[in-house]
Amino acid sequence: MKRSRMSESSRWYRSVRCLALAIFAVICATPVPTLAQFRVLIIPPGEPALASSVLPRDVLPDSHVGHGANDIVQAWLAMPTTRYAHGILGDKIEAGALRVKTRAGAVLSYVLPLDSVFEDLIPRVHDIDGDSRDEVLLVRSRLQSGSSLMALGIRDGKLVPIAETEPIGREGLWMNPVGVADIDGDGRLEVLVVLTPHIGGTLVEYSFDGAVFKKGHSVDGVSNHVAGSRDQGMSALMDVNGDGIADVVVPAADRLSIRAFAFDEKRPLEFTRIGLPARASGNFVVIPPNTLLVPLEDGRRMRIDWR
Ligand SMILES: [Ca+2]
Ligand SMILES: [Ca+2]
Ligand SMILES: [Ca+2]
Repeated sequence: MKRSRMSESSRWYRSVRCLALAIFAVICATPVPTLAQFRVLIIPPGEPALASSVLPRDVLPDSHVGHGANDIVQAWLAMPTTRYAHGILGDKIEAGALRVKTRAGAVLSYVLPLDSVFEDLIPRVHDIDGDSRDEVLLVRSRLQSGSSLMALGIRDGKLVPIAETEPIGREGLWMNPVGVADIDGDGRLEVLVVLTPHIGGTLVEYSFDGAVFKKGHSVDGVSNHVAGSRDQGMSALMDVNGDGIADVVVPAADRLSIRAFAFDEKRPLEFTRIGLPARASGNFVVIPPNTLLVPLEDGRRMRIDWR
């Protein structure tokens, strides 16, 4: 009798335990709705993306803050100067220094010598060589020899130049970067730049091994900037032909057509050229996955859906 009661008690206990486990399993399997938390701010035309109080006091007017994913959290241009009177980016005020905020929270600076400026509004922060340290890419312009592409990074706790291309040749000869992408599909990033975009530009591909820039393919007859404009993004890196590899889209030198290039063959292949009803003027906008908006100088925009 006693054994029977114990047996019933044991069965009751097992049943309750199974029921509890089942309820627990159902609770765990029930999806919990995820609510995104966000804040919305409508920025009037011409206003900077960040309030001026957030930015350092000596930030270059109308410049952008770059963001890195490794040892550099933020990068911005500073120490405005008028010592390089070219004015290709809308005024004759250029940057004399780069500052970065490290992931550890320190602010580091690199101040250029007085023979040169950063003639650029966009510090581009990428780990180009895959060593888990960020590089900041900028256009440096020298009074004697014009523009070069410069990479800076943090070494031994200091912000220092790491590599630089040869200057174009003389004062006033400028370049405008297109951006950074793996355009040949080998798993390594390339840097794309348009040399002299206002006088018959040349699209140039550079690779970077952590020590030097190596010049690769180039294509003549392109442009990605209107003289005097602050817009440096008149180009796009996107997969136009659907092969999974980024292609380069830039206006022709007269900006009356856009040209799309693949770099994954032995030489750059222009596989598409589209005429525009007015000259391209302003930053291209990529709407993933395959739409490109091209602003035109008459205020219209051309929308291109690649496939
Ligand atoms: Ca790196
Ligand atoms: Ca590559
Ligand atoms: Ca492609």
